[in-house]
Amino acid sequence: MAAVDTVKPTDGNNIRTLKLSGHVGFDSLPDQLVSKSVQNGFIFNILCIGETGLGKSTLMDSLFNTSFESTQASHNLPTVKLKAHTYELQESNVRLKLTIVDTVGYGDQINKEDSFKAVVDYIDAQFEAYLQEELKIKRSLATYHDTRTHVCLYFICPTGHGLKSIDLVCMKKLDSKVNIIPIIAKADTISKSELQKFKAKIMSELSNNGVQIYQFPTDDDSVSEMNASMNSHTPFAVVGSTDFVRVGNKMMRSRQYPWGTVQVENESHCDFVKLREMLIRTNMEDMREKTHCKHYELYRKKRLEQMGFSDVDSDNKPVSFQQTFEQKRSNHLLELQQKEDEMRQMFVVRVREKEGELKESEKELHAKFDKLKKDHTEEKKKLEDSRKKLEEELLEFNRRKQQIAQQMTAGSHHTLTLGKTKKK
Ligand SMILES: Nc1nc2c(ncn2[C@@H]2O[C@H](COP(=O)(O)OP(=O)(O)O)[C@@H](O)[C@H]2O)c(=O)[nH]1
Ligand SMILES: [Mg+2]
Repeated sequence: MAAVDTVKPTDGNNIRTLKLSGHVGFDSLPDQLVSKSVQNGFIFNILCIGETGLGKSTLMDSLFNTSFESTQASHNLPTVKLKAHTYELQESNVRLKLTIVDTVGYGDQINKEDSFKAVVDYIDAQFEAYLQEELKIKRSLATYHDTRTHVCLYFICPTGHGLKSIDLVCMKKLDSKVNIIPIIAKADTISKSELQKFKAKIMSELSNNGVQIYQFPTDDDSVSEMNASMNSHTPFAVVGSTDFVRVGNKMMRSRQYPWGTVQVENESHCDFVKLREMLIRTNMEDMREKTHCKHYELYRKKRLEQMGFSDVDSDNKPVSFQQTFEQKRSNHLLELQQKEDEMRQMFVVRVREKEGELKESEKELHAKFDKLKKDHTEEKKKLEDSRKKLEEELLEFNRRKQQIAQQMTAGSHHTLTLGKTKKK
């Protein structure tokens, strides 16, 4: 390939600022961006972690003011499973593809040590799927259903006693992978004074254990003040309900008790409105962005390093992806060649060994054959001898037989005499 001189645009110091003498029209860029985004629709993925029956499904219904028609999970599942459901929602002309992931069976096992594993695996699997799409030659990122988790709502039991160890372990494992928003579930079951202490305890336990929770961003002037104040209210104490009670001429989501009514959307009753404001109305885009630019970036970096890629070589000099790839390719080919040579050598050695073995057994066979042949000749000789002996004996026998026959025909008298002599 011929070397090409790279032409770099002038750096920042050399850029001149010019005045336009009339309207050009690129001030419409933000509008173009909005219109394009609205056309494409938005994707948001929420992961709800919390024990069975803590009100996860009810809170989701309350947050999106709909009924996701979830079924109640049982308490006796052997392991934690993650179930994802995707819904298409529309508000005015904005479409939202919402995925809600629920941890089924979380905290229901006797041994809760590994409860976080299924969650970590799920989050990593979504990152991996996105990475694989990015690494494809023919990518379809524009139409790709991004399932990466944008926020994790961690439901804390309203015990008033602080966090359980499963909460700390799980959040610690997740804080570098996902934006965590801890919330106190079923906050109507805890008194107002206890709640403040409980919140403070949770925050101190989180910071003592170095758990990084999602901070509402304060770098955008339009929302920095509100976000800063909201940061000081975490963890939000929320109440959810699927029941409505008439208040004035409006139907309000509420929980009714013999002593009164808790209104979900009443800010003096709970922090539900604050959560909805922060999660959906103000910071949804920031969470999507942090997921891509912070958490996914970290995952991608780790994975590419695992695959052996790096931005610098062993001498700390910058290397390109292509250089690393070509280096890896030639290393791989070299390794293959070495393996092939080794195998060839091994083959030759094995053939030689086999040949030696075969020769040895051939020799043995020959020796056996010779011995058999010798035995056979000896046996044959012995047989021959005995045959000769027999023949001689037969001859002798026949000779004697003839002799006797001649003697018998020589005269019976002789025989009688013989008989008489015998009788004596
Ligand atoms: N007291 C109280 N009960 C709630 C609240 N949210 C839900 N529940 C009740 O808790 C039970 C379990 O709720 P569900 O949403 O199915 O819990 P999930 O298993 O975490 O999805 C139901 O009977 C709900 O009515 C709440 O904020 N306060
Ligand atoms: Mg549920």
